[in-house]
Amino acid sequence: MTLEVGVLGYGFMGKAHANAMARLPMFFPDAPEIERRVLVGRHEDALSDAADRLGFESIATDWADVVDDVDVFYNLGPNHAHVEPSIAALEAGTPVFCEKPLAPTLEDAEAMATAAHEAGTDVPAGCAFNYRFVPAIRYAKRLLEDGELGDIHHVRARYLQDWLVDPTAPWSWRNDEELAGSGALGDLGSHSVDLVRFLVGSDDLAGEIDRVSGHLRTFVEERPTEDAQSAGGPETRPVTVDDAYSAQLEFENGAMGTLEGSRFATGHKNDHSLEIHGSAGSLRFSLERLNELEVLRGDDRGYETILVTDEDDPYVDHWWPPGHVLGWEHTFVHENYEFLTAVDRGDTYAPNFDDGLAAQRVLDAIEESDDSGEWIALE
Ligand code: SOE
Repeated sequence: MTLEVGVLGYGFMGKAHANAMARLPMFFPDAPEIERRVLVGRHEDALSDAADRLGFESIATDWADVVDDVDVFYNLGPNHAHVEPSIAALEAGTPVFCEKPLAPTLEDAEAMATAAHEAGTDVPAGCAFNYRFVPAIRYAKRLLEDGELGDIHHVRARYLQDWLVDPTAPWSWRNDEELAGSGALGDLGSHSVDLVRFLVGSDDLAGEIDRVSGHLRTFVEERPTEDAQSAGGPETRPVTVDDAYSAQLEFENGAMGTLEGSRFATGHKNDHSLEIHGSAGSLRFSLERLNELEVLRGDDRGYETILVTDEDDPYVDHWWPPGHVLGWEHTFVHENYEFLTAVDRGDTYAPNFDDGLAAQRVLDAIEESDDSGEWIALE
């Protein structure tokens, strides 16, 4: 059966997922057959252009007409648009793939996770944490699960960007609490929290995050609107989310964690890095060198750099010979392959809405800690 896919959103993420869908038949021949059936958005002209460019057959300006008319619904809109359409799709029994962070608020994320549970296990509800699908991250997970790093003591994740360091950079929905929920915390921190949970969150490693202490900061309180900038006008809008955050974590099994995320880290474009130290070794990873994993074992006096591009490394056999490196967009192909395969088979998929909710609980606790000045325990 050909799966008819409806996609809400045609910006950055719309392009990343449409590219992934287009690559599937060529590189993952065992992926289910799909049809990019309908692209959903508000502005008809821009939508038509995008549909032509991204390979969609038709357009729709109301998601309500689409969610029960397709076999799969992708929600790639701004964070505030994740909630209502995703819940409506799940209520109609349509599997949903939703971008991260799952929702602008914890309450919304809870409602989405409830809708996913009510839809049942044969209706997958995936949260698009694409960095779980980097081959080197999968490799790291295997090392950790095989106990090669021993007991986990320290986990460190930083996600640094610099696109707002210029105070005249234009205002966007990502700067608005109503539309985005939070700033660097939700946009970047949700990825870090998810990767940390994915890698060390099992009971025999660090376990879940038990309590947090957080700090948020907005450096520039208002920004010019894009319209005003092109017209040369002075119009600005307030920035109502954080530009940067940091947090301390305590894990169930006693490990310590440190998180940091910023849109003000001058010179850092998309620098997501992780470091883990265990009793038997350490590892480190940087998204800007995503084909590599650095591992130190026992008494080694330095890190070994492993190029994770061998045929038997996760997903690599679908692409090129060893050393013919992969990039950021491949992570979307891998997650689309896994998600659509789960939909086709009526299987469960991870990361799902429960994972999105778990990340949201941590983000929410970090904000609460910043407000109260106290450590916050997670239930
Ligand atoms: C913008 O900060 C952004 O596109 C995030 O929204 C993505 O999730 C991240 O992968 C790259 O940066």
